[in-house]
Amino acid sequence: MEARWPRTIVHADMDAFYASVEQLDRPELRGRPVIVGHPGARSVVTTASYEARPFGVGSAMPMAKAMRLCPEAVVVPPRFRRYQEISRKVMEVFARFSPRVEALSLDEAFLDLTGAEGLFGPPEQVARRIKAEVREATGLTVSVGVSTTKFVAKVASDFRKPDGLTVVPPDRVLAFLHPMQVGRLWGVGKKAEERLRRLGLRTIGDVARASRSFLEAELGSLGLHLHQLAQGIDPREVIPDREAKSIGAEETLEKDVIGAAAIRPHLLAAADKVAMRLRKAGLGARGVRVKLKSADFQIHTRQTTLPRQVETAAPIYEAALRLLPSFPLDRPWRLVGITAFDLGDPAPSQGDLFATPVERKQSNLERALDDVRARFGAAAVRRASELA
Ligand code: TTP
Ligand code: MG
Repeated sequence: MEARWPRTIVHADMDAFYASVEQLDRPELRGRPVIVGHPGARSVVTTASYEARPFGVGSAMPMAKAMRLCPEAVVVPPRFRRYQEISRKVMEVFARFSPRVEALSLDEAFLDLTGAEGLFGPPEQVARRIKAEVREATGLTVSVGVSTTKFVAKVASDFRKPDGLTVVPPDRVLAFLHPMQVGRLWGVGKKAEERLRRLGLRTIGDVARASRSFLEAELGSLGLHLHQLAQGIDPREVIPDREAKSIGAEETLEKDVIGAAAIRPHLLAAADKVAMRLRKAGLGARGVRVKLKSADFQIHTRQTTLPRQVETAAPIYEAALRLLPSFPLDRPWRLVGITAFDLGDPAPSQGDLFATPVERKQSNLERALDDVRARFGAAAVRRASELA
C-alpha cells in the first residue's frame, strides 16, 4: 500500500549552473573542467563544472587554490546577463507545471504540485517531464527532488546530482533523512554543525532521537526547529513569487538621525538591499516608497512612480532622494526604509533597448556585487559613499 501524499513539493536545481551555461555556449568546453570566476589571484570560484569537482574544486574556493588543484581547468569569467536569460527560460518551464512556483535564486525553485496528479501523473512522472522540458528549452540538465515538504524535496534534489531524480514518498522520509549528516539540516551552518557534533549528534537520526528539552537547552529555538526537521516535519508553504506585492528593506538605526545628509547613507543601503532582492526574485519595480519612523514612532511615507521598470539600486536610490525633501526633516528619525512596489517580470530585451550604456554597466556591476555578497555576506561589499 502506498502512503498518501498530503502535499507534493518539488525542488529543482540546475546542475553547475553558470559552468553549464558556459559549456552550452562554447561547445569546445564540454566534457572539460570549467571554473567560473575571475582569474585574478585574489578572486574566488563562483562555480565549477562537474568535470572539475573530482579535483576538489568548488564554489567559494580561492581561485589560486582551484587552479593548483586542477591546472587543466579553463577559467571563464561570469556573464550574469546570460545566466539571467537562461534562468528566465527555466522558470518559464516550471510555470507550466504549477502556478505555485517559488524561485530561490536564478537556478533553483520550489513547485507545489499538490493535487496535480490527475494532470501530470504520479510524482516520478512529473519529475521526469520537468527534467525533459528544461532540457528541451535550454539544453541543460536539472536535478529534481520530490517529497511532501520543502526540506526533504531540497535534500532530495541534491541527493544524486548531476541530472538527478529522487522521489521520497511520505513513508520513506525518515529512512531517507536519518542516515544523513546534520549539516544537511536547514539552519545548520558550520558553527552549529560543530556544536551538534560536540553534543554527539552526527546524523539527522541522532537529532531526531535526542529529546526536545535537551536540544532546546543546548540550542534554544534552533534546537526545536532542528528537532522538527529531523522528524521530517516542515510546514513551510511554497510562496509563489507573483504573490510578492512589494519588496522592501528597512533598518532601525542604532542612533536616531537628523537631516538629509544623515539619512542618505541609510537610503543607499536600503536601495541596495531592495535591488538585490528584486533581482533574486527576478522582478522589476515601477514604484518606490520611502518610509521613515520618527523617534516618537510616527510613521511617514512618500512614494513615487518611475517612468520605467527598474531592478538596480541607482534609480531606486535616486527616486528616494527625490522624495526626501518632502519629509519633515528637522526631527530625529529612528528607522529608514525603502519599498519597491508595482512589481512585474522585467522585460529584458526592452530594458536593454532603453538602458543607456552607463545603466547597463551599473546593472552588470550590481550583479557582480550580488555574487560577492552571496558568498561573503552583505557586509563584504560597501559603497564608498556608505563609509563616510
Ligand atoms: P548552486 O545551485 O549552489 O550551484 P551550481 O548550480 O553551480 O551547482 P550544483 O550542481 O551543485 O547545484 O548555485 C547556482 C549558481 O549560483 C552557481 O552556478 C553559481 C552561483 N553561485 C554563486 O555565485 N556563489 C556561490 O557561493 C554559489 C554556491 C553559487
Ligand atoms: Mg544549482
